[in-house]
Amino acid sequence: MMEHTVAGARIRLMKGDITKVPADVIVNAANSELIGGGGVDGAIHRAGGPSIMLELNRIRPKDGCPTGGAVVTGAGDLPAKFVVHAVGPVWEGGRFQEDLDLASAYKTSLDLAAAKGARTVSFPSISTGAYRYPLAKAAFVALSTVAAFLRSRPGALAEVDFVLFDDAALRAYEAALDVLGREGGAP
Ligand code: AR6
Repeated sequence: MMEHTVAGARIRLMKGDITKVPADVIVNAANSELIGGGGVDGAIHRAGGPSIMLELNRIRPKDGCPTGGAVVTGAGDLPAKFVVHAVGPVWEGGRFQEDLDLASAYKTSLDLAAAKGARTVSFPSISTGAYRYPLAKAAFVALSTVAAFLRSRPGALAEVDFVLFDDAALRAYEAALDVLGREGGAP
């Protein structure tokens, strides 16, 4: 496991299934409709049970959740207090400022987690599955957004974990954390 400290908070990279890793907040890679789906979204609803979708049905905004936004629900049977359902962008070749939307999905999730009093937050690699965002680019956006949040709000969170599903994702995030760490002293 790779670990890095930013403003007194830990960023950890690990391989695994995010539904099995305890955290105060688990972040989901959702769609704007907040209706569930495959990938990590499917895994979270399966492991968390029906209460999460019932709550989404109550709180779902009329026009859905915009790309780059997020909503919070309880965590049902997951080893967490809350799930943040974040909506990352679909990769369209980088022509539509997908990087800003991806950064916004991470930033909004961190703001919501801190507002709920979370100390630990775990993320999957948002947008790099069905939404086809290139892994290496996504890893830089994810890690630099988390590091900027931790620096701007020291003490707001104690730990941010990235729970990566396969070796390719783990390697991409390790490489990005390595580069960011060398560039800035800390990412
Ligand atoms: N734990 C951690 N990571 C996982 C898990 C898991 N259990 N399962 C898959 N991943 P994706 P997206 C990884 O497709 O690209 C859904 O249908 C996966 O290997 O889940 O943001 C939603 O409903 C990949 O690296 O999310 C949306 O419609 C990463 O999670 C759409 O897909 C993200 O892949 C969102 O697409």
